[in-house]
Amino acid sequence: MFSRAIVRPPGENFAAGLTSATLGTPDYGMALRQHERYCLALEQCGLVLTRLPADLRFPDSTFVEDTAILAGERAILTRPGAPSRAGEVEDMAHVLPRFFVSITSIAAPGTLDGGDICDAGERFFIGISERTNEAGAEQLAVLLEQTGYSSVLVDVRGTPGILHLKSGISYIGDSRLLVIDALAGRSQWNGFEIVPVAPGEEYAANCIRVNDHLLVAAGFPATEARLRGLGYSLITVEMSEFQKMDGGLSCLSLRF
Ligand code: CIR
Repeated sequence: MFSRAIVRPPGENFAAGLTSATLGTPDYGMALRQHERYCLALEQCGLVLTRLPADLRFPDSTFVEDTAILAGERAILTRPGAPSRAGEVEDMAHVLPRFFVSITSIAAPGTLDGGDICDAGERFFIGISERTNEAGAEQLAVLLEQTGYSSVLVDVRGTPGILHLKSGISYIGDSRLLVIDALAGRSQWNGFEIVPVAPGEEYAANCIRVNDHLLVAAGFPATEARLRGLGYSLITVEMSEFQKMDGGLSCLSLRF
């Protein structure tokens, strides 16, 4: 169960962030409204939010998930793989001590983005991607082991359309993973039930289980129907403006 989340709205220079998508320029006003609805959805799930101010120094800083890994009592500050995002962590280093006693960091030459880390209960999946390198992944695996969690590395480099591991999988509770076709056959998921994302709806793979609800991106009806059929209580959230910047539902919050 989660009780809190940290969020940060997009700043007015949000469209200057990194993206590989070709979906057009995000509309700032609409992004702000979508972010607010996302925050309300988290509150509907029972979370108390810490709302940080927008940070114009870092256009991608609304994607707070990439700056830290939260594992039980421990917070691990990341070392983002994109140089333009490195400074985002400094700010989070001032916020997390309000909530966590043990704070450690990924160190050079390691790089690691929170979007590559999938917390599946007692086990963490650690993606190796264009942003997270082997050194960062191995450092995190050691820190998690010290904290009582096992971890499994998953190399997603070369998987088309995948910025981070969690662009293609989500842990939805009940030993289930929601997975895109391109990643479904991996041996690393042994022991988990695979729920396939409907073809053509790959963006829907990034969703978040928050207590009794599953927050899913709006506009992916076949995947939505599958999840409802499994008994999940869904809250759909419009994400179009964040999708334009390669962002998914999970990256907009740090939940604990
Ligand atoms: C970036 O490229 O870093 C941002 N525009 C998007 C980050 C998305 N983060 C995530 O999925 N965890």
